[in-house]
Amino acid sequence: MYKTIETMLVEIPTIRPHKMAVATMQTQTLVLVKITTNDGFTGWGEATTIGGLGYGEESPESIKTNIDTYFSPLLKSLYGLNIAQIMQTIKKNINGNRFAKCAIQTALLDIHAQRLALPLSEILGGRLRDSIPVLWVLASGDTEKDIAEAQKMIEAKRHNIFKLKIGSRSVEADVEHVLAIKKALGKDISIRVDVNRAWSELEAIKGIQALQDGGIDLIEQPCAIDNIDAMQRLTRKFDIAIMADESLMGPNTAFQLAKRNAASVFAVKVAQSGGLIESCEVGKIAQLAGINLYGGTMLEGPVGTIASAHVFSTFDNLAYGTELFGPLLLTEEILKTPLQYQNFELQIPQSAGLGIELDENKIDHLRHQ
Ligand code: MUC
Ligand code: MG
Repeated sequence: MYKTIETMLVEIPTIRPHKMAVATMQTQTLVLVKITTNDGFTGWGEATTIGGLGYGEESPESIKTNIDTYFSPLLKSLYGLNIAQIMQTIKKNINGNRFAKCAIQTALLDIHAQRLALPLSEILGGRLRDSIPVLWVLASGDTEKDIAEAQKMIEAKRHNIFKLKIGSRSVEADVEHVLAIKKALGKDISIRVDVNRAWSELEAIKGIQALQDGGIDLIEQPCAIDNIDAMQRLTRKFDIAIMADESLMGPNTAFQLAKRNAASVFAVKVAQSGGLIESCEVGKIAQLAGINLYGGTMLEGPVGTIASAHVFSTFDNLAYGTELFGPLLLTEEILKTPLQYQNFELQIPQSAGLGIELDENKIDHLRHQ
């Protein structure tokens, strides 16, 4: 029997304001799900999003309410079915809500992997690597501060690839900011930009040309979510990698984007994909279509971050690395042993399930519902 299905909103300040075209974050609200069984297992999942409703269609509050009101009673009635059967029934009864579905599926997979005494990656088909590269996102809003922050990260061997959040200023101002950082850090440091869908196609043509000429390596989600035609034309027009992020909402959209050659890289996110299994499906579609892979984040805390790491460890080719730095942006630790970031990489636990231990006293102290 599922004994308890608990949802928690845990608000944690960020180490500095994180400025994006869609929102400026001063805190992050983690949405955690904890499932316990009568025979003594505990599984954790996470459904964290960015900027309330600024980024996606589910807010922390709506995720919590929908899990408590709709998912939990249904899930309790499904005990004894396997995860495929449970997720199939949930999908039949509940539309949308990919983040909530991902959190529930993660907690179930955590329990299942613990029962089998295997790391979660092994029940997703098996890991191909024990650690994955992690970039850092520069988003202070100030060019000089960003340069100093990047230099500190390189020196500490924490990150040597950087993504810059742009799109809230004019194209000219953004290009100037990015190229100043590129110049300061030098040609060996990879710089990518995330426009978070802020540009029209004409602005994108102007911006991408200047960034490509300046040695930038990748442009993430330049145009609107539904503007697949623009993404397709930009991908064909430029040599620089064009990455789909917000446009990717699970296997169906992955298939549509792949069919239309509307991206050269996919940013796979577990919550945006609607689950860990669905993320693997997105990865497979990309692989079959010759699209490169990148491991994305919704700036989750350690639960969603390590769940994502288990998924990305199974990808055949993770050509653009990952951005699984979410926990490093937070001022509070909610694990008994923090995730291990060393030599520009995140280590993926070898112990059963997700392989992490939550500090529940700390969570109780921080949670607001
Ligand atoms: C996004 O759009 O990629 C990921 C890293 C970050 O700073 O913002 C997120 C969202
Ligand atoms: Mg993005």
